[in-house]
Amino acid sequence: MARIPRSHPRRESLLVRGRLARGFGAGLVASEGLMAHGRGEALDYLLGERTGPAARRALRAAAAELLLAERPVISVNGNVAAICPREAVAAARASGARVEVNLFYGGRRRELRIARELRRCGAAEVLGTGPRRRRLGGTDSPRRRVDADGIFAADLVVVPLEDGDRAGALRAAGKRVVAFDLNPMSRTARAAHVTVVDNVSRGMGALAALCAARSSWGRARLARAAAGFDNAANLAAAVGEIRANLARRMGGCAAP
Ligand code: PTJ
Repeated sequence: MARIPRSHPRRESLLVRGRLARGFGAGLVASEGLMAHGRGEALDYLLGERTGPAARRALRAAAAELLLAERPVISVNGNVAAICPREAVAAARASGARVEVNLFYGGRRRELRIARELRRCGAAEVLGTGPRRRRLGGTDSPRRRVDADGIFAADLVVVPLEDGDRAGALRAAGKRVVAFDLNPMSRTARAAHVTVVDNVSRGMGALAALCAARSSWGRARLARAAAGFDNAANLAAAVGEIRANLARRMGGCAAP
């Protein structure tokens, strides 16, 4: 891998890209995952490649929801396994969530590799690779095959980098849904109860830290923190941040 100078203005982004490329080489990431990441990079660029106020509000609500949930599960796909496996395991540990491998572009060998990677990063248990599978209703997505003891039984599911209608199906099944999606206009972003419009490379670690810091909070205080959050308004605020960032960047350029 090329050495990226410390002074490079987009060093972080290039380091994350390197993680994706290595994850692809190691058989964790689907080839389509590289393209999905490219779309994410473009949106992150528009967002200013930083965790803005809207994302921070969503992260606080997500941490409260996770700590309030009885049977939370963090769903992990190939991109998450390559970009932030340690942070996903840390968020699960800090919140009491279980971790489940759930892929769009299926493949037994990739599933097992991702589970091994999560265990290497400290997960004591990884769901989603055993025989106890159930079908999630209301979606034809390959992601509908879920673990009977994990997502199927969960009351809250964290869905980082989803691909469409499963968030709606999870919600219709009565579960709370927390999404990470750099696209504030996506169906997933709009279907979730809490959407963190941030790169998982930054957001997942921040979620783990917030859960750890708030694990001593009482249920009433957590419930207040969760109740004050309005996802639709927060998505509009995220779009506003993109517009403001674009206006800032283009400030010096005259219109043709
Ligand atoms: O490993 P698999 O088989 O489960 O496949 C995973 C991918 C990501 C390939 C699959 O879920 C997919 O095709 O996703 P989409 O439909 O491309 O949607 C991914 C969404 O996540 C898009 O809205 C992207 O903008 C967004 N996204 C991409 N990279 C990131 C991201 N959001 C947060 N952080 C990122 N690093």
